[in-house]
Amino acid sequence: MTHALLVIDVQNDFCPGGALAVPEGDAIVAGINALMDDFGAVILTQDWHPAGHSSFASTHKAAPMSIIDMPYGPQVLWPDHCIQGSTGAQFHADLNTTRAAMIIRKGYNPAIDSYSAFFENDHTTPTGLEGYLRTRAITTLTMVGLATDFCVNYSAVDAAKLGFDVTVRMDLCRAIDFDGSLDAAVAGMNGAGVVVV
Ligand code: VGL
Ligand code: ZN
Repeated sequence: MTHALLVIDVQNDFCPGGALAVPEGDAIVAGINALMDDFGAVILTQDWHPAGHSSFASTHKAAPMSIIDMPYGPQVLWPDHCIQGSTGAQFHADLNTTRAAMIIRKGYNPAIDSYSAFFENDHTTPTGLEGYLRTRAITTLTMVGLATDFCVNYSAVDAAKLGFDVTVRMDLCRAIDFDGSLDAAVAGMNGAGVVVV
């Protein structure tokens, strides 16, 4: 009961046909579903932005995938995606959400992006997930989902820094892989003590 499965952002907009499609993003869904029964808890995250979010290129009249300086550091500007209540923000239709004990939404603060399931991109504003895990005595996390190099990476590194035992199942993740981001993410996760398998 101390080992939880954290399923990151398996949402329509990150799957083929979506606004920020990750190549083969939908190919991991069946494998994730099959894994759920092995865990004492299943937790889902859901990227959940208001329209006009500060991480959207359109908000800044800038080109998608350009980078700007935000008060909390550099920020990639994304196509509009995962807008609260939209079809794109819904979980992939085949994802088994029934087993989920907890769904944690993130990215709802208009001024700050939130890749990590634990902290917004200022690295200080908590989402509440740490408290949830600690009060349930969960110490060990297996992470799967989208995208390897952004939300999975940030979530895994934060969890390891917080003292959780973290494994990332690369076979059940898919990456955006923009400008070397996947290699950098794997190096960063390894450096933080995440077990990348
Ligand atoms: C993500 C970019 C923007 C992710 C979310 O889930 O990895 N990436 N928002
Ligand atoms: Zn997002």
